[in-house]
Amino acid sequence: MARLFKNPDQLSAYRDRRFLGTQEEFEHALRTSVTVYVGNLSFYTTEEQIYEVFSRTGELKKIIMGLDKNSKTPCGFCFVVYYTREDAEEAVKYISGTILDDRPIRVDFDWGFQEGRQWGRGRSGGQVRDEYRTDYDPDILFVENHHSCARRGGYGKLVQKE
Ligand code: GTA
Repeated sequence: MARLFKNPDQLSAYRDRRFLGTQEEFEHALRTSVTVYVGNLSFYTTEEQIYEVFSRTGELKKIIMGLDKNSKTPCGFCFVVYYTREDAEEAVKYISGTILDDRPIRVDFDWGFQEGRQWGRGRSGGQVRDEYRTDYDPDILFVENHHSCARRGGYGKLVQKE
Protein backbone atom coordinates (compact mmCIF):
# COMPACT_ATOMS: atom_id res chain seq x y z
CA MET A 1 0.00 0.00 0.00
CA ALA A 2 1.27 3.52 -0.82
CA ARG A 3 2.37 5.60 2.12
CA LEU A 4 -0.04 8.46 2.87
CA PHE A 5 2.61 10.66 4.54
CA LYS A 6 5.92 11.07 2.73
CA ASN A 7 7.17 14.47 3.80
CA PRO A 8 8.56 14.74 7.39
CA ASP A 9 6.84 18.15 7.74
CA GLN A 10 3.50 16.38 7.40
CA LEU A 11 4.27 14.00 10.24
CA SER A 12 3.80 16.18 13.32
CA ALA A 13 4.17 19.73 14.55
CA TYR A 14 4.87 18.37 18.02
CA ARG A 15 8.42 17.84 19.29
CA ASP A 16 8.71 15.91 22.55
CA ARG A 17 11.24 17.70 24.77
CA ARG A 18 11.89 14.42 26.55
CA PHE A 19 12.92 12.48 23.42
CA LEU A 20 16.62 11.86 24.00
CA GLY A 21 17.83 11.36 20.42
CA THR A 22 18.59 13.71 17.55
CA GLN A 23 16.03 15.43 15.30
CA GLU A 24 16.81 12.82 12.60
CA GLU A 25 16.16 9.97 15.05
CA PHE A 26 12.94 11.66 16.16
CA GLU A 27 11.72 12.00 12.54
CA HIS A 28 12.70 8.40 11.79
CA ALA A 29 10.66 7.23 14.79
CA LEU A 30 7.67 9.30 13.63
CA ARG A 31 7.95 7.86 10.11
CA THR A 32 8.05 4.22 11.23
CA SER A 33 6.11 4.10 14.50
CA VAL A 34 2.85 2.18 14.87
CA THR A 35 1.76 4.44 17.76
CA VAL A 36 -0.52 7.48 17.53
CA TYR A 37 -1.21 10.15 20.14
CA VAL A 38 -4.82 11.22 20.63
CA GLY A 39 -5.48 14.64 22.14
CA ASN A 40 -8.45 16.81 23.12
CA LEU A 41 -10.30 13.85 24.61
CA SER A 42 -13.09 14.37 27.10
CA PHE A 43 -12.10 13.30 30.61
CA TYR A 44 -15.12 10.95 30.43
CA THR A 45 -14.22 9.10 27.24
CA THR A 46 -13.54 5.47 28.06
CA GLU A 47 -11.02 2.99 26.75
CA GLU A 48 -13.94 1.03 25.24
CA GLN A 49 -15.07 4.07 23.22
CA ILE A 50 -11.51 4.65 22.01
CA TYR A 51 -11.27 1.00 21.03
CA GLU A 52 -14.48 1.25 19.02
CA VAL A 53 -13.38 4.35 17.08
CA PHE A 54 -9.74 3.39 16.46
CA SER A 55 -10.32 -0.21 15.50
CA ARG A 56 -12.06 1.16 12.37
CA THR A 57 -8.65 1.52 10.71
CA GLY A 58 -7.12 -1.73 11.95
CA GLU A 59 -6.51 -4.17 14.76
CA LEU A 60 -5.27 -2.53 17.96
CA LYS A 61 -2.39 -3.87 20.02
CA LYS A 62 -2.81 -1.57 23.01
CA ILE A 63 -4.47 1.59 24.33
CA ILE A 64 -2.73 3.60 27.05
CA MET A 65 -4.88 6.23 28.73
CA GLY A 66 -3.20 9.52 29.68
CA LEU A 67 -3.62 10.17 33.38
CA ASP A 68 -3.34 13.09 35.75
CA LYS A 69 -0.27 12.28 37.79
CA ASN A 70 -1.90 13.39 41.03
CA SER A 71 -5.45 12.09 40.77
CA LYS A 72 -4.63 9.10 38.47
CA THR A 73 -7.77 9.91 36.45
CA PRO A 74 -7.97 10.45 32.65
CA CYS A 75 -6.74 13.93 31.70
CA GLY A 76 -7.58 14.25 28.00
CA PHE A 77 -5.14 12.19 25.95
CA CYS A 78 -4.14 8.63 25.16
CA PHE A 79 -1.79 6.56 23.00
CA VAL A 80 -3.13 3.96 20.57
CA VAL A 81 -0.75 1.25 19.36
CA TYR A 82 -1.51 -0.63 16.11
CA TYR A 83 0.17 -3.70 14.65
CA THR A 84 0.94 -2.05 11.32
CA ARG A 85 2.19 1.31 10.10
CA GLU A 86 -0.55 1.50 7.46
CA ASP A 87 -3.26 1.30 10.11
CA ALA A 88 -1.60 4.05 12.17
CA GLU A 89 -1.34 6.28 9.08
CA GLU A 90 -4.99 5.76 8.27
CA ALA A 91 -5.95 6.70 11.84
CA VAL A 92 -4.06 10.01 11.51
CA LYS A 93 -5.61 10.67 8.12
CA TYR A 94 -9.19 9.57 8.69
CA ILE A 95 -9.94 9.66 12.44
CA SER A 96 -8.39 13.01 13.37
CA GLY A 97 -11.21 15.56 13.71
CA THR A 98 -13.83 12.94 14.60
CA ILE A 99 -16.22 14.17 17.28
CA LEU A 100 -16.09 11.96 20.35
CA ASP A 101 -18.10 12.93 23.44
CA ASP A 102 -18.76 16.35 21.81
CA ARG A 103 -15.07 17.10 21.25
CA PRO A 104 -13.07 17.04 17.99
CA ILE A 105 -10.20 14.69 18.77
CA ARG A 106 -6.71 15.21 17.35
CA VAL A 107 -4.71 12.22 16.13
CA ASP A 108 -0.97 12.74 15.75
CA PHE A 109 1.95 10.49 14.91
CA ASP A 110 3.94 9.54 17.97
CA TRP A 111 7.53 8.36 18.39
CA GLY A 112 6.48 5.39 20.53
CA PHE A 113 5.16 4.79 24.00
CA GLN A 114 7.53 4.40 26.93
CA GLU A 115 6.68 3.91 30.60
CA GLY A 116 6.10 7.33 32.16
CA ARG A 117 4.65 8.98 29.06
CA GLN A 118 1.10 8.25 30.24
CA TRP A 119 1.31 10.98 32.89
CA GLY A 120 0.29 14.60 32.27
CA ARG A 121 3.34 16.85 32.55
CA GLY A 122 1.55 19.96 33.74
CA ARG A 123 2.34 21.41 37.14
CA SER A 124 -1.22 20.72 38.28
CA GLY A 125 -0.85 17.04 37.28
CA GLY A 126 -2.85 17.24 34.02
CA GLN A 127 -1.75 18.32 30.54
CA VAL A 128 0.56 21.26 30.00
CA ARG A 129 -1.60 22.69 27.24
CA ASP A 130 -4.70 22.90 29.42
CA GLU A 131 -2.72 25.21 31.67
CA TYR A 132 -1.62 27.42 28.76
CA ARG A 133 -4.75 27.44 26.64
CA THR A 134 -6.06 30.88 25.78
CA ASP A 135 -9.64 29.83 25.12
CA TYR A 136 -11.88 28.64 27.92
CA ASP A 137 -12.81 24.97 28.05
CA PRO A 138 -15.80 24.49 30.34
CA ASP A 139 -15.53 20.68 30.50
CA ILE A 140 -16.14 19.69 34.09
CA LEU A 141 -13.98 17.18 35.92
CA PHE A 142 -15.63 15.60 38.93
CA VAL A 143 -13.22 14.28 41.49
CA GLU A 144 -13.54 12.15 44.59
CA ASN A 145 -16.92 10.59 43.87
CA HIS A 146 -18.46 13.85 42.70
CA HIS A 147 -17.86 15.60 46.03
CA SER A 148 -16.03 18.37 44.25
CA CYS A 149 -15.38 19.42 40.69
CA ALA A 150 -12.90 21.41 38.66
CA ARG A 151 -13.15 22.91 35.19
CA ARG A 152 -10.65 22.20 32.47
CA GLY A 153 -10.24 25.93 32.28
CA GLY A 154 -8.11 28.14 30.12
CA TYR A 155 -7.22 31.80 29.67
CA GLY A 156 -3.63 30.90 30.53
CA LYS A 157 -4.34 30.36 34.22
CA LEU A 158 -0.77 29.40 35.12
CA VAL A 159 0.81 32.05 32.92
CA GLN A 160 -1.24 34.70 34.70
CA LYS A 161 -0.08 33.44 38.07
CA GLU A 162 3.58 33.53 37.04
N1 GTA B 1 2.79 12.64 19.60
O1 GTA B 1 0.82 16.71 20.08
C1 GTA B 1 1.33 15.73 20.62
C2 GTA B 1 1.47 15.55 22.04
N2 GTA B 1 1.13 16.34 23.12
C3 GTA B 1 0.55 17.65 23.10
C4 GTA B 1 1.48 15.68 24.24
N3 GTA B 1 2.03 14.49 23.91
C5 GTA B 1 2.05 14.38 22.56
N4 GTA B 1 2.48 13.41 21.75
C6 GTA B 1 2.37 13.58 20.41
N5 GTA B 1 1.81 14.70 19.87
O2 GTA B 1 3.97 11.79 26.77
C7 GTA B 1 2.48 13.47 24.85
C8 GTA B 1 3.74 13.88 25.62
C9 GTA B 1 3.58 13.12 26.93
C10 GTA B 1 2.06 13.15 27.17
C11 GTA B 1 1.61 14.26 28.09
O3 GTA B 1 1.48 13.34 25.87
O4 GTA B 1 4.92 13.50 24.94
P1 GTA B 1 1.67 16.93 28.11
O5 GTA B 1 0.75 17.44 27.06
O6 GTA B 1 1.21 16.96 29.51
O7 GTA B 1 3.07 17.69 28.09
O8 GTA B 1 2.17 15.47 27.67
P2 GTA B 1 3.92 18.28 26.86
O9 GTA B 1 3.79 17.44 25.65
O10 GTA B 1 5.29 18.52 27.35
O11 GTA B 1 3.15 19.68 26.65
P3 GTA B 1 3.09 20.72 25.45
O12 GTA B 1 1.73 21.30 25.51
O13 GTA B 1 3.55 20.18 24.17
O14 GTA B 1 4.12 21.85 25.94
C12 GTA B 1 5.49 21.81 25.54
C13 GTA B 1 6.21 23.00 26.18
O15 GTA B 1 5.71 24.24 25.68
C14 GTA B 1 6.09 23.09 27.68
O16 GTA B 1 7.36 23.51 28.18
C15 GTA B 1 5.06 24.15 27.95
O17 GTA B 1 5.38 24.82 29.17
C16 GTA B 1 5.19 25.04 26.75
N6 GTA B 1 3.91 25.55 26.23
C17 GTA B 1 2.85 24.80 25.83
N7 GTA B 1 1.86 25.58 25.37
C18 GTA B 1 2.34 26.86 25.50
C19 GTA B 1 1.78 28.12 25.19
N8 GTA B 1 0.55 28.24 24.65
N9 GTA B 1 2.54 29.22 25.44
C20 GTA B 1 3.76 29.10 25.96
N10 GTA B 1 4.35 27.95 26.26
C21 GTA B 1 3.64 26.84 26.05
